[in-house]
Amino acid sequence: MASILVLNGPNLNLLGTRQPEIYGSVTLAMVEAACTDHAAKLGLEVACLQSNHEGALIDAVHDAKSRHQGIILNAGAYTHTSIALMDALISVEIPAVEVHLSNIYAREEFRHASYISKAVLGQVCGFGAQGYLLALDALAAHLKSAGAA
Ligand code: CA2
Repeated sequence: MASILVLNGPNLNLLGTRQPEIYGSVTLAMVEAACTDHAAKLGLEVACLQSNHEGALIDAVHDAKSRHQGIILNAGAYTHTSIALMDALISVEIPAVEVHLSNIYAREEFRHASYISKAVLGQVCGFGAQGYLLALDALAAHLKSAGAA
């Protein structure tokens, strides 16, 4: 069974506790549980990880090479700053989908640019927690068409 790493970056551990008008009211634990359920319906397994540290996220991407066939990444604010995380994603050559809860293009100018977008199959943003499930659908279809799931 193909395995997907659901990787969340800085401050996303606070989901559901603050700024619900932007990020919704579901907690990260609820998002991860929904991903696990949805993945099972698609015949996939998921492993979930969140870190507030850029290096830990990079290590997780490197470790994914031997463990996972796909990555779903919400890099939080590192989306807009981290060339290192982009390079890590490019180097492992694992199909990845970028997710954002909010519509980053409808927000401040500095959120409009994503280094991560250069290293992924595509991006889902603006659909709240549902975006992670849409990303799973997209990865499942991609892996199936590539003969990897
Ligand atoms: O919309 C997204 O998912 C973001 O990746 C969230 C990041 C933000 O820097 C990106 O521009 C867009 C921020 C994550 C902060 O998450 C919080 C959740 C609840 C309460 C406070 C912060």
